[in-house]
Amino acid sequence: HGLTTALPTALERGEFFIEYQPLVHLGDGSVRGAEALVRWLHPQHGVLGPDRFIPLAEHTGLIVPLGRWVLEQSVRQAREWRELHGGAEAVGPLRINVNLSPCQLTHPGLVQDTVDILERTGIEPNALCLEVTESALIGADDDLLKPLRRLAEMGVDIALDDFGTGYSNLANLRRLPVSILKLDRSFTQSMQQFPADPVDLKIVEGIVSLAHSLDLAVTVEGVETGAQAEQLRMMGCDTAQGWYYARPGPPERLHELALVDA
Ligand code: G
Ligand code: G
Ligand code: MN
Ligand code: NA
Repeated sequence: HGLTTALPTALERGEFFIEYQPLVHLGDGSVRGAEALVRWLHPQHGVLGPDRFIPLAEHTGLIVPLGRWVLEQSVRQAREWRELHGGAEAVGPLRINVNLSPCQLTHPGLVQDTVDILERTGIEPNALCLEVTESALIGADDDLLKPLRRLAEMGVDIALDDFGTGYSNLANLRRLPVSILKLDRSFTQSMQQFPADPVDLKIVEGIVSLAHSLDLAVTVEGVETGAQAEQLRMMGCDTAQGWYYARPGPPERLHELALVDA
């Protein structure tokens, strides 16, 4: 339909833009970085979220140049934040999280494109985190993991996104070159109910303890209240993201939020 025909030229026309949602350290509430979330400002339909066009972009192959564009923009943005903000001594520069689609994982240019972008921008690999969904890595063979391993060896963090929604064998985590688990929003949502489901609480505690024993940090998504943040902090989660802190927004907003607690 209409979106499919408009998609290929949208990148050339500069119709995509990126919003940033802060990643907050649960221990001290400081902003440590942000996740980049792409949007399409469609000339007729207005702002479209990724759910409306990422599947189309994957289907048409546009996801490779689009993903490269998102990565470059986001890394440049991180560079700009650093210039403006410096990065608090103890905390270091703001980090940037970028989502990778499974099609980008199988594209042979991924590692070189990432290296080029980091070099051009002058950002260290450890300021970048690439998010890959749990479902994309289920049953992944070595060929699929190889580029992720190379990136991880360079110092890029790999996060397992939407964790808990797939059916990964927990023991399988050891095999994956990931350093961060992003606990799916559905867990946070089930804690919203009062009283929270005790089984869900146990599951979260179990995931956190397993993650930490494997040296993985835990980020929780979809935190909407201070009470949730406090409970997740007590359960040992490391980093949080959600409307309680901020909705996805323009890069200036992230910079303001980071300055407030610097
Ligand atoms: O912004 P929103 O909360 O609507 O994002 C919905 C989903 O879209 C996110 O969970 C994320 O996985 C996906 N998404 C957002 N930006 C990108 C992107 O640049 N590339 C890919 N592959 N997925 C993205
Ligand atoms: O990568 P991922 O697909 O998880 O992207 C995050 C998505 O979740 C985005 O679409 C974002 O707008 C949405 N989101 C972020 N924070 C919250 C929140 O606190 N509550 C809810 N309901 N959605 C959120
Ligand atoms: Mn994500
Ligand atoms: Na997610």
